Amino acid sequence: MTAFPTRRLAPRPALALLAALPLAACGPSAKGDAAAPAQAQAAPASQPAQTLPSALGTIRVTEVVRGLDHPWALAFLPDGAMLVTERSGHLRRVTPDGAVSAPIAGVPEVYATGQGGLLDVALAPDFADSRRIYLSYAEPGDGGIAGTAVARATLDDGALSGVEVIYRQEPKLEGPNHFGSRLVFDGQGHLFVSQGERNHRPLAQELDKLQGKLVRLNLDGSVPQDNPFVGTAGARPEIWSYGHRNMQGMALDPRTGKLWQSEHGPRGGDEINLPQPGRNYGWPVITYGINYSGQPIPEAQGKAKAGMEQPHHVWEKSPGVSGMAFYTGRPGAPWNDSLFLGALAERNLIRLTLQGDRIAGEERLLDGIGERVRDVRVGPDGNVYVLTDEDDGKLWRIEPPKAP
Ligand SMILES: [Ca+2]
Repeated sequence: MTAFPTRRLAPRPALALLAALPLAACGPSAKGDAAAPAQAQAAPASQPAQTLPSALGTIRVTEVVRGLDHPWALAFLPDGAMLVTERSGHLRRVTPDGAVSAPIAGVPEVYATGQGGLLDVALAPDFADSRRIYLSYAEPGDGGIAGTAVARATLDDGALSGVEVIYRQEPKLEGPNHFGSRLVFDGQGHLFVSQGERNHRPLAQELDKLQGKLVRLNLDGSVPQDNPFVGTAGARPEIWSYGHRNMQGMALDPRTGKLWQSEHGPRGGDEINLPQPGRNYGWPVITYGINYSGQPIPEAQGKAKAGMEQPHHVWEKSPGVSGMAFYTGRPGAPWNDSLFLGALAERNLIRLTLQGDRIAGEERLLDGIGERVRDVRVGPDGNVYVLTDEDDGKLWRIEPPKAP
């Protein structure tokens, strides 16, 4: 049963727009939602904005929404509104002018403890016709155990219907950490699901377990028969690549169709990888990090080993990388060919300059604002949208520097 904490939305002056919002109706399909008040909020009358310097010119940062409860992921709807997940288990619709819907009913029950909860949201490739969405989340099991899971459902007005769990990380385990998870479609009929190793480090190397694995599924959750471990005894056929620690960022490069993922190192050693089928990305046998205690990782044998992949990019001091988004296809725009990553520990937004697959430069944005950046997405308007992982979580819109 999902408890509904009191919402911490900031007071808003104008509620007259409420009638225009597609409010969730607390419908009977809402598991645990029966007591939820219609916690919708109209758009704020005015939105604070500030200008900040950046390497390529002034940017303008506007607070679209505040008062979100540890928002985790953002997905743009065709009408310009957004779906936003809150880790506590709520899915909301947010309009570009900052109106926030009541929780959309029908979200599966989540294990909302520690790093667990409702995680990513992604629109199906055929969303315009099917209205289908995918959610990743920490799914509770019996006796306090949990595991990353993926459900798909149809988005109706204010409620989900036809909810179907298409993937479950097995086995479920104790512990509140390292669930991942991001969802990325490859445009060729597959869904990639990133996950963590649940802080049970050695499992990332065990091919009969799903912890610490990137998995590749068909859109209905079945296993593509060209996955690298199909037919390998003792290996889960869902696995695409392994030896991952905690993958909280993943995106497809629109220029190349290549999949990029980011993962947290322990203390040091955050990584970007371009995961190839069947490859071993090394955790915990090779790593650039050490334990939070300052001691070495017990299983670590160094930074490199034959048969294990080096990261495409590594931060020796961990920014705490989370969601990622490519900014491409805008020739002449100062930020064209960039990769953005949210930074939780550094409390800023990372912008990497790309030359092909090569990372040619790196800058920090939103430094000094002091909030943990959980997710970043590029909007259809060419602006960059950021969610902050706070009790009073924000959605910010960042207008890029103007072309000279
Ligand atoms: Ca690695």
